Amino acid sequence: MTISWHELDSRTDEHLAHGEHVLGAIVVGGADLALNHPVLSIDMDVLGADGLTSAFMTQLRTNQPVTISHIPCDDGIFTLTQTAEHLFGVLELNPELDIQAASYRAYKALLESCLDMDKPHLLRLWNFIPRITALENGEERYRLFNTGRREALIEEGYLAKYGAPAACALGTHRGALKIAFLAATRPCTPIENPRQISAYNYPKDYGFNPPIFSRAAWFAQDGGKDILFLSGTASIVGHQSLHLGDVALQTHETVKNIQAVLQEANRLVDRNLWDLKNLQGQVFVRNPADMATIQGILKKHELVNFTYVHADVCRAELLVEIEAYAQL
Ligand code: 3EB
Repeated sequence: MTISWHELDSRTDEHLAHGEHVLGAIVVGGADLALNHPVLSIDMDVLGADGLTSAFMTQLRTNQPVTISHIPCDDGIFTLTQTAEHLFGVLELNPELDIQAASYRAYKALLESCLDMDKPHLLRLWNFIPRITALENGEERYRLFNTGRREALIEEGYLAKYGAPAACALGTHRGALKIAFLAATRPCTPIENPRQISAYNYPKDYGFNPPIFSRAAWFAQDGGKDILFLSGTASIVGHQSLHLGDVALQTHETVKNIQAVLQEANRLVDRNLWDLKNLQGQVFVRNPADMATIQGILKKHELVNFTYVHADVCRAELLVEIEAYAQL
């Protein structure tokens, strides 16, 4: 039983092979979708893409039948699909909630569903946080989000029992807190970046409660169809943001970080499996005018299967963040 990723330039279910089913999707560029699976519709604008059109969709497929459920939830909308082995869910929180309460309740609901459905192992999380670096009651909203997430993970026993999933956390300019997650009956192998302090060990300079994610997650699958999920990666070395105000240097540093994570993944599998040119994903760009500079640098490194999206990054000084996956 396997899952697979597809980057599509349209928002339909077309091109499904025989026996293929859709577990869920993540769409950028706004969408009124009436599809029969959970869709996280990101409230961001697409700036461009290598070889794709102006809207894009990342679709998660499986070769097993899926069942969809709508979880009753006072705090927002919660939809999920599952196979015998996988669980994909999307939560959209009530925008009336403060960000810490929204984060806490979202994570409680998603962790409880993972436990209830016997898919306790989180592989990948996507977090989209409106006004991520703005203050709320004197505290930065991303930090409040981190507190809510961490409290829920602790209460559900996750910190003690399971490794951290790969994740991204980006800022939107509008809309609600939206979270998508992928979980499974069996774990992935978390991978850290030797150039960076693990995010869950960040010093208190970045908030009393650290973000909880690993730099990448390697998910082994039947027939060697392994997936590597790379978390949001930025110009951070150790725990510090580097190259303030210089988007070109930040992009180069980000590529070095991605290379370091791939090298670490290859070291763990003891083979040369993962390479920059196999990666696909999203480039989150703070200032649209920087896109050409970023794209020029990424192309030189064979990072040529990316969609460029206008977004805020979780530290005000970071100008670019890249998330990606590779599938063998
Ligand atoms: C960083 O390296 C950049 O809070 O889940 C990247 C990926 C980042 C995930 C998260 C944050 C998260 O710290 C920010």
